[in-house]
Order: sequence, then C-alpha cells, then structure tokens
Amino acid sequence: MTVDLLLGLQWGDEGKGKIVDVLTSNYDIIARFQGGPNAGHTLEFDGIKHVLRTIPSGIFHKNAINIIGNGVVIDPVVFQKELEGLEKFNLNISSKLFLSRKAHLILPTHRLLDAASEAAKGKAKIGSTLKGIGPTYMDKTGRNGIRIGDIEMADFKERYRALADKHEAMIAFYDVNLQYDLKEMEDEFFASIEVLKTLQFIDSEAFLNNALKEGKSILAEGAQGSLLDIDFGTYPFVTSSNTTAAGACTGLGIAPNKVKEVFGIFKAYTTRVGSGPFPTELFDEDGATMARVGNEFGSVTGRARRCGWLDLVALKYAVQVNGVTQLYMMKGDVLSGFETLKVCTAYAYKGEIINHFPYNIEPENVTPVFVEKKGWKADLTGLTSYEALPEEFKDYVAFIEKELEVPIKVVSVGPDRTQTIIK
Ligand code: 2SA
Ligand code: MG
Repeated sequence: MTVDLLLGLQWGDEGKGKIVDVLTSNYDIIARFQGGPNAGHTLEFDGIKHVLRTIPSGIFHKNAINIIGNGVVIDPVVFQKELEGLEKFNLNISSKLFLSRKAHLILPTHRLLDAASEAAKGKAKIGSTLKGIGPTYMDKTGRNGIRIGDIEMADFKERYRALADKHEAMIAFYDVNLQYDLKEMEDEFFASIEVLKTLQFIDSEAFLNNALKEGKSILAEGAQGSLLDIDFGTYPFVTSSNTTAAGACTGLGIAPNKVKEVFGIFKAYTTRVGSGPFPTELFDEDGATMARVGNEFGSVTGRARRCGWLDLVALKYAVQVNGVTQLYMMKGDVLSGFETLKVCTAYAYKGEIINHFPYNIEPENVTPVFVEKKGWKADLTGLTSYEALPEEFKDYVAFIEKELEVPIKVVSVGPDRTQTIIK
C-alpha cells in the first residue's frame, strides 16, 4: 500500500488538524514527520475543541496507530502535559502511540537557548515559538543531539549533563541576562522522561515499511507550512525542519515512490505569525475583519496572526515543491461579506512582472499584482453541499483551480468536522 501526505501550503495554521481528523478514518496509521511542540493542531468535534502539539491527530480515532517519526523533535515536558490533557478521553494511548528511537529530544537548555538567541537578535528576531526547536535541530545536524533511543542507554544522564553544560556556556555567551532555575527545569524534565517511558519506543522506519508490506495505509501529517520550510521558506524567518513533501520521506524513512496523494491545505486568504516578509499582508480594516471573523490567534501561543489576501504566486510555488495532487480550501466562510476579494496572481519585482516566487520577497523588492473577484454575502457555515454555495464562491474556487492547475476537492466552511464539503 501507499503513503499519502497532508501538508500546509502557506505559513502554517491552514487547518491541517481539522482535515487530518476528517481523513483519519481512511488510514491505518497516522505519522508526524517533522517539527515538534511548535505545532498546534486544533480539532473540533462533538462540541469539544482540542489542541494537539506533538501527538498525531489520529489519536482520537479508535483504530488508528499513531507514530512520532524520526524527523520530529520531542519535548518530554510538553509531551507529558499533552498526555495529561488527553486522559479524560480514555483513549488507551499506550496501545496506539509509538515513538521513533531516532527522534531527537528537546532539553530544557534548548528552550533557554531559543530564548537567548531570540533576545540577542533584538528587532531581527525570528518570532520563534520559543519551544527550543531551532537549537534542537542545530544539535541534530551538528551531531550532538540526544535521541529517544538514548533514554534506554545506561549513560543517558551523563550524556544529558555533558550537553546541558555545553548549552549553559553558550547561554552565557549570548549575554542577554536570562533568568532561570535550571535545577527546577531538570527535575521536571527527568520526571517527564519517566512518563515518556510508559510509551513504546520503536524503530519506526522498520515499523512503517513493514506496515506498508502488509498492505496498511499511512497518512503523514505535516506541521507548520511550506513557506516555513528550512530550505524553501522565507529564510531566515522559517522553522528548522523540512515541512515540505520531501521531509516526509526523511522524517519517516519512507521512499518517494511509496508516496501517492499529496493533499495541500490552504486558507482562502493568507495568515502568518512571527516575523518575516508577507507580500499580500493587509494593515487596514479588511485585514482586521479577517483576523476577527477567522479568529486568527495562535492555538498554542495565542499570538495574533497577520492577515492578507490570497497569494497565488506563493501557493503555486508550494504546489510545485510538494507535488500537490489535491487541494483543500479552508475557511472560505471567513470571506463572506466582502464586497470584493483580491487575489495576488503576480509580483512586480525589480521593475518586472514575475509569476514565480523569487529569492527575495521583502516589501522593498516585491509588490503584489491583484485581480479582483466579486465577493458573496451569504453565511456559509450551515451549508452542506457544494451546489448550495453561492455562485461567487464557486467562481473564486474555479479561478484558483485554473491558476494552480490542481483540483480543489474539499472546501471547509467552519471548524467542526461536519462543516466540510466534498466537491
Ligand atoms: P520555531 O518555533 O523556531 O519553529 O519558529 C520559527 C518560525 O516558524 C513559525 N511557526 C509557526 N507559525 C504558525 N503556527 C505555528 N504553530 C502553532 C500553531 C503556533 C502558535 O499551529 O498554532 O500557537 O502560534 C508555528 N510554529 C512555528 C514561527 O512563528 C516563526 O516564524
Ligand atoms: Mg496551527
């Protein structure tokens, strides 16, 4: 059998959590392949809203196996809290959630280093979620990291100490006057390691490839978005992992020829949290309306998201880099009531009109070129069939499909599982 990928095509918060939840019943295994507790996947069903951080969204489904792959970075402290938050659902988690031995551990000092690095950058800060993501991936690629499998080794504590001591020296080097009680953080860390041990550590690449051989189906669940990819995103304002399709292969140990469908999730407009360029960003009443109606606040950090019109230049780039085969358009309902909708189809770039996503998209280099589409008035949140949607909405969808040359298969008109319309 094959692997399908579910990826965010913008700067995160496209609504991946909702779609993976809708799709989960079609798969035997749901796997996370990159990122860590910087993600916040929001699921809403039966009147309950729940935010997942590191745990795959298949955890709520009775029969799905959930894998945290080698490409993920795990903070045991956050993980323990996540497990505690799930207790009330009686999910029998230890029987269906497995952790890759090759996944890297986020240490308390990684979080401190994240904070120190951001503080030292001042105005140039990335707007990191301060979860220690960057420093942990630095240690991974620098070949200094500590992995889940190391927890099973006799010298785990010594390895921890050696790395944490090195980090303390680095924190001092930043000279940013960070206040912290490492002893307290370490007690919490080692207590949470004991909780982590109640779950099974596995050689996940072997597990997944065996499952494929046995005819099982796998959905790889991306976190963040394509424009936050370490290689293809708006560097340096990116996260530290490959959020794009290739990341699923390296983050799970699955070969490219096993990948079949690539579901690309995007919002009907655009949002971004943290710093970095955003060509179609709005600073007016329209942007404020999107933020208010769309409830655009980070699911984990609560940070206000910047809002703007749909950017098809950026989206086309994401579709290409990921090999998207099906598009899912989220939050179309948020655009109800706008007289006119703008869609960016090209950039004015250094005196030229270009259609590709260039090296440099800072405002001084790029001005978006918009086409205008007629808006619709109707509230979409109660609609259940594609036919019932307003003509202007269908025109908007058809226009995007034509520009991106990929079909939009699903449109979402609200946060609940039930507010999902298949075209
Ligand atoms: P980091 O923490 O080092 O990965 O941050 C680097 C940049 O990546 C952005 N980033 C995100 N943007 C949107 N959503 C994210 N996840 C949470 C969510 C975040 C939240 O899904 O709601 O609650 O705000 C996420 N994770 C990382 C980040 O803003 C930096 O620009
Ligand atoms: Mg999110």
